Amino acid sequence: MSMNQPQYDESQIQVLEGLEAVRKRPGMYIGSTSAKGLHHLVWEVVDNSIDEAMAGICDHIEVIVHKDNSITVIDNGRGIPVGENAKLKKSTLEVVMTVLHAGGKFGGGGYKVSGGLHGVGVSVVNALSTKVVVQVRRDGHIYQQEYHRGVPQYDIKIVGDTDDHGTTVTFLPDPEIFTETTEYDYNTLLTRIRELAFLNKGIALTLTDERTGASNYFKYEGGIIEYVKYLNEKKEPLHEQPIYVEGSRDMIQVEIALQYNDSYTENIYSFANNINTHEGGTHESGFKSALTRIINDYARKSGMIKDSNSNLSGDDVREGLTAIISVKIPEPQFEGQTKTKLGNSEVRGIVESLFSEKLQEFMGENPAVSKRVLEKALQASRAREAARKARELTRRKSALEISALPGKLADCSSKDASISELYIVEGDSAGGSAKQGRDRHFQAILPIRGKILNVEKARLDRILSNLEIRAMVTAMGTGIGDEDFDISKARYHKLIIMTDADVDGAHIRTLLLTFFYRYMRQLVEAGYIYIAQPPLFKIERNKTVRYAGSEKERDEIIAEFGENAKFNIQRYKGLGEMNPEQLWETTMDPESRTMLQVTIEDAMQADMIFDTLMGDNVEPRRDFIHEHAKHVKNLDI
Ligand code: 0RA
Repeated sequence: MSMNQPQYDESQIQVLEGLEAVRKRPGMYIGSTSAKGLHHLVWEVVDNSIDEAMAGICDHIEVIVHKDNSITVIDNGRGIPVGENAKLKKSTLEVVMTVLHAGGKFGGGGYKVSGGLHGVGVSVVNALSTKVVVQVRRDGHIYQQEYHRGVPQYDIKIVGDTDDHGTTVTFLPDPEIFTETTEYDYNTLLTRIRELAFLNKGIALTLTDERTGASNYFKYEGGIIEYVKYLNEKKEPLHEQPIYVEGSRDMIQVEIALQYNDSYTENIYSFANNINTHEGGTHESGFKSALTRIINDYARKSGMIKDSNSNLSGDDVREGLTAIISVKIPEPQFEGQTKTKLGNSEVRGIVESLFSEKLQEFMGENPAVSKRVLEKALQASRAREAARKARELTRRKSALEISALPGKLADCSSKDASISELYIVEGDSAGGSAKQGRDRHFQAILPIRGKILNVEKARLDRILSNLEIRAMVTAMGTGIGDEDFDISKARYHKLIIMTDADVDGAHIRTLLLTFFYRYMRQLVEAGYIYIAQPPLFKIERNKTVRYAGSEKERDEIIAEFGENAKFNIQRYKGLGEMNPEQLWETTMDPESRTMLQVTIEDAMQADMIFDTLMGDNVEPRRDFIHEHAKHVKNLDI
């Protein structure tokens, strides 16, 4: 062996192999190396800080995005332990940072509950970053260690003294791993950080963006009560104060907040250990069955439902309901397609009994509110009956028309849904360009006109009578609503929304996303919904034509052409300004296009924005437009 080589013992080699495995298959550890994976690095660190908060030690977490897109997370938790690990003969800090799964807090420890969906530990963040610096404040000192692509640059050292406790982690994501993008999206970070603040009452979370100077501070003493108020902000509540339940049994903590509003939609969000359980699970089903049972009991006792009448359904009693269900449990079992369904069976009964007791008490003490809620549910029940009749009518109709496809649809020739794409295009003229420009083998075009129906303000019967919506549903082939929807009948596995890059286009996109979120949610969950990204600029010089999707890209292209060249720059206002070849080349050709795949979070957000834009309250709408006008540089009105 050469004398110059460092001495690697067996444990050291294991560590290097472990980190190498993470770098070879990052997707296995963080889901993907797309923007989503990039943001996952932040959550992996923040989850550890939240664990400290859930253990009752930490009450402040700070996230900073630096100019170079490195991230710093600061907390005032216990600080990662620094003492020597007897087995590995190095500091616990180094073990936590370099050994896979060591984040699992070594069993036993003070942790009752732990957040994080993947829970793979900070060592994964370390392996996927070109540089990490960790500072630990505990036992009177500030300790520090630095790593490059997971490899320690020096042994843990003391760099100062302090009376504080906590951890500071700074990491720079590795561009070799995150080849798509290394740029953090402020809004993505903001949404989740706000959510964490709602879910962990009393914990202060701050987000600062040094690239722009933006900064936000969240601390909610009321926790999910304030979350429900926030979600209902743009709506008319039926009662001033949300109903709130808090309790625990067998180490399972339950928190529920709910408030009815006068809309027709149901907004129930459930969480287990701070993870949004999109697919529901035992906590949600315990809540729902208690709600249905207690409201029906009350309705019968008060005589609002007569003996001979049937019960209100679950859908009836949830119309206009906004609710947050949050449970914290020691060993959550996540099931389902996206691992966001809580499986622990013991949770159902605990939620059900805690909640029904409290709801019963509330209804007894608040007869006026109870009456309002019941009247709404009875109205919903009558409307549902009308909708059922309307649906039967459409079913019979489509049987008669032998499932005729809409006249405006230019279908593709392929019958293989897995390669087929449906473009929903704003306006007939852009629709015409898309029809000429497309590859008709696998691309179908459906032009829709103007604003589709306001789905938030209508029940299913009216929605189904809207022609644009009917055309979309028939083209997709899946049916609609809880009872009739069947994703296996989808005629396309990609549904691509293509709207103009102006305010109207954004509005129509929001309407469509809200519709899919409300009535065809499985399409969103299956990842079938996309948003086309038409270019904003065309830059022409002599015979060379380039397209740019943003001002930044435009400036980069100009710089590439060279300072002294004279250009022709065209800003596209609408899709209709592009000829068929341009539309194909820039937006529809799978070889060169970029598309955004819509996540359930995107659709949820659209649903919220929708309330702002379309709700009955004028004030929030004005605020929204004011607020957003500041950020939108190319506003076409
Ligand atoms: C391992 C064990 C303990 C805490 C942590 C890791 C920890 C990690 C991070 C990452 C960011 N902030 C953090 N805070 C703590 C247990 C601590 C103990 O029992 O003393």
